[in-house]
This record gives sequence, C-alpha cells and structure tokens, in this order.
Amino acid sequence: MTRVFSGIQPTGEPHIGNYFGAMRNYVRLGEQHGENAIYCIVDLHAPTNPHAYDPATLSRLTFDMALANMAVGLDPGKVIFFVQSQVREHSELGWIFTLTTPVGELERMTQYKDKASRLESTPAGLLMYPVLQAADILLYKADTVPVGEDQVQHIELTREIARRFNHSYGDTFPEPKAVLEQGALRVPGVDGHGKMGKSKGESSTIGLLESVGSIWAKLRPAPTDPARVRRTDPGNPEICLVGDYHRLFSDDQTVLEIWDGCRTAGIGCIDCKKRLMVGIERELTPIQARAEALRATPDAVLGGLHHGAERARTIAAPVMDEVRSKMGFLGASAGR
Ligand code: AQP
Repeated sequence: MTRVFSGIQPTGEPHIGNYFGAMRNYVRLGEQHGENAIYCIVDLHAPTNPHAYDPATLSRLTFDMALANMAVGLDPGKVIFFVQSQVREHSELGWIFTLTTPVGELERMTQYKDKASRLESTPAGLLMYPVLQAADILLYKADTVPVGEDQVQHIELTREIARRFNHSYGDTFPEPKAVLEQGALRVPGVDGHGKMGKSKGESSTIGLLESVGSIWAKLRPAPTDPARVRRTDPGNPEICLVGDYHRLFSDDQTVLEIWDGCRTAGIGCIDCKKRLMVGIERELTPIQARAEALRATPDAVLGGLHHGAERARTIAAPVMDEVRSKMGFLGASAGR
C-alpha cells in the first residue's frame, strides 16, 4: 500500500512554484490514493519566518493556504487535509527525533544555510525544521512524498532518521521517497534571484490568487537573457526565466514559436511576456474563481480541515503509542 504525505507552510501567499512543484501533484496523487493521501498545512513551522510572527497574519495565511489548495482541486472529503497544530502528535514525535539527530547533519542542510544567512539571529526552530518535517511524514508511516527539488535533501534526512530509529528500536518506519514533478523542479523567482519562495516576499513570487494586473506589474520588468540588450539581439530562452514560465503555462505550439522567436530576435521580450500572460490567465482564472466561491463559505473550508484533523489523529495516535512503547516510556502501552 502506498501512503502519500506532504506539507506546505503558511508563510505567505501560495505561488506558482508551490502550484507546479507541489499542489498539482497533491491533487493527482489524491485522486489515485484517496485517504491514503495525507496533506498538511504545516503551521508549526511557520513562525520561524518573520512574515508569520503576527497571530492574525498566521491564521489568515493558514486559511488562505487551505482555500488555495481546495481551489486547485484538493477535496477534503476524499484525501486527508488538515492543519498540523491540530494534531499534537507531530510535536511529540518531532521532539523524539530531536533527541538523536546530530546537529552537524542539520547544519549541513542547504535550506537552513540559505535562510540563516538572511537572518541576524537564527531561531533554533529553523535548524530543527527538517526534524519536525521528518516527524510529519513518519507519523503516518508515509512512503511517498511529493515535493519540489528544494526539499529532496530534507527527505534524505528523513530516511536517515527512520533508519536510525528502526536500528535502535526495531522496524517501525518506512524510508520514504521524494516524488518530483518533472518540469517544475525549481520554479525561479520573478525577481531573478534564485528559486521562487514565499519567505523571500512578494517581489519573488507570482501568486496563485494574484490579480492579472499585479502579475503583469511584476512580469513586465522581470529580467530576461542579459544577451538581449537591444530588440534586435537574439537570446537563449533556455536561460531566461520567461522561457521557464512559458514551459509551465503555454501550449507546445506557443513554446516552439517563442523559442524560435527569441533565438532569431523575431519577438521582443515584452511581446514574449504578453504571450506568457495569455497562458497565465488561462491557468489561473478558473482557480481564482473557485477560490472566491470558497471564500464566501469559510465554514465549509474550516469544517473540511477539522474533519481532516480527526481522521489524521486516528492514524497518528496509534503510531505514537507504538513509539512510546518501543522506547520504554513507562505506562506507554496503556495509552493516554
Ligand atoms: N520555486 C519552487 N519550485 C518548485 N517547487 C517549489 N516548492 C516551493 N517553492 C518551489 C514546493 O512547494 C511545497 C511547499 O513548500 P514550502 O511551503 O516550503 O514553500 P516555499 O514557498 O519554499 O516556502 P518558504 O520556505 O516559506 O519559502 P522559501 O523557499 O523562500 O524559504 C514543497 O513541496 C516545495 O518543494
């Protein structure tokens, strides 16, 4: 039996990197695996990020992330979809794994190094993030984790954490595998600075629920191949973020035309971006319409999440009982 788990942080507005790298995959795997597809808004991870310090902001971003996933097609009646902090076992298993995970392994994580380098003072939670992530996954004994390329190193660490626990206490956890959405491994930020990411702020992201006018305001000045200084200079769409976005949003014929037009200077960068906007509107407009409809019925969104948390607990609680018992916590087998 395959069991899928993935989490998404409510650290900002969901963006097209999340959509192509993860959220679409969630829906597809949900259709295949039903309630063996478990998805979680990982709010306990979020307050390591200054965007989510404010309580009202955290709850708004958590709600919006739920709404966006449902608008993309995630059905809380079919898959298990919930908010991490509503299932306490995540924190408990996270602590258990913290006990034995070497700090050196955590300090080697690329995402930690990248995020810590942007902060004056580094919260311990940022270092521990992959440990709690391992607990999120292993609490459900999941073996399949749909993620973007940025998370592959964390999934490898999860495998090591599972191996270490199994070695010490007997076979308990599977060693999960990352499932990557080919073609959207690492969607670049619209500002041209590395991967698109919520914690980099809105200048990096194209929001899934962002208005067409606002997207165009970011896309118009977005950097393209630096070789295209003048309109008549040919370029290389393979090294241009607008080329990357065309591959995500445009049909095959348009991609061919753009590739040829860019290489021969037959099309200018602004026209290339305008054609991209056609694909963006086509993809995002129906999602945004569904999101608006859901926003009008917030109780349905919250009810779906509570139902998901209840179902998640029915899996998480016996796994935690097993862990406590195997580790020798007194009275563990009697449950709580
Ligand atoms: N740019 C991306 N390309 C492809 N996949 C991506 N994912 C995130 N960014 C990209 C995938 O989305 C899922 C949720 O990950 P997350 O909540 O950690 O998303 P984030 O935007 O990266 O959030 P952060 O951590 O707040 O921002 P940054 O990256 O700026 O530090 C994951 O499966 C992820 O792979």
